[in-house]
Amino acid sequence: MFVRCAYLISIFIVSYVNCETRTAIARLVSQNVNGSIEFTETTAGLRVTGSIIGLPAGNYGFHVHELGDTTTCDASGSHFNPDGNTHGGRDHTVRHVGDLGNVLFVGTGVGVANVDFVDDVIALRGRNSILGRTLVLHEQEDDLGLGNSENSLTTGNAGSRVACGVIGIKSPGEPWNSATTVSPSVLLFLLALSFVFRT
Ligand SMILES: *[C@@H]1O[C@H](CO)[C@@H](O)[C@H](O)[C@H]1NC(C)=O
Ligand SMILES: [Cu+2]
Repeated sequence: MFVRCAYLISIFIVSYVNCETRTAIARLVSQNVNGSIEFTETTAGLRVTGSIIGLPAGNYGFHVHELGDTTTCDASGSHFNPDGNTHGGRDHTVRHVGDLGNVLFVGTGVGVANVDFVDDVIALRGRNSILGRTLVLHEQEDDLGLGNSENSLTTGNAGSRVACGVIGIKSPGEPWNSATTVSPSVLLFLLALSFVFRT
């Protein structure tokens, strides 16, 4: 993760600014469904892994919704879409940040979905951070915006929500704030001091 991290160095301080690889987790549990999905930082983007059991074989819409309210799955709001885009698939250039396409359940009867992909739009820091938002599994397949209907470009016609879970911190346990322990004004002061004492 070093490419995405910054080191602030002055004559008085060396701050190591949140460079550890972050992992988040969401539990998807409902009457029929049981699973855990993890999101781990890699240099290529967030690796999304885990397995979910409980739905018949097929594709089911899989999104990050904008709110971390899981009073009901509907309370988690719309797809996380900070750029005001239309709905799309995970590999589309125009998509909601939260558009993760579908997960495929396989098997007869009670199916299992083994999830493993890397997505370079969702993140665990910055503007596209999905931390504190909600992972939602839908009852139908997401048409990825290609369904030729109005809903297609907002929800992908994925139907109602069968399970949802808030995306929370798994590791590290240390603070995730992007701020350093030193405020910018203090940093500027220290930089000025180092400049003065240089001669
Ligand atoms: C969900 O799966 C986990 C791990 O396999 C298991 O420990 C847990 O008891 C299951 N929960 C439910 C509600 O079935
Ligand atoms: Cu959704």
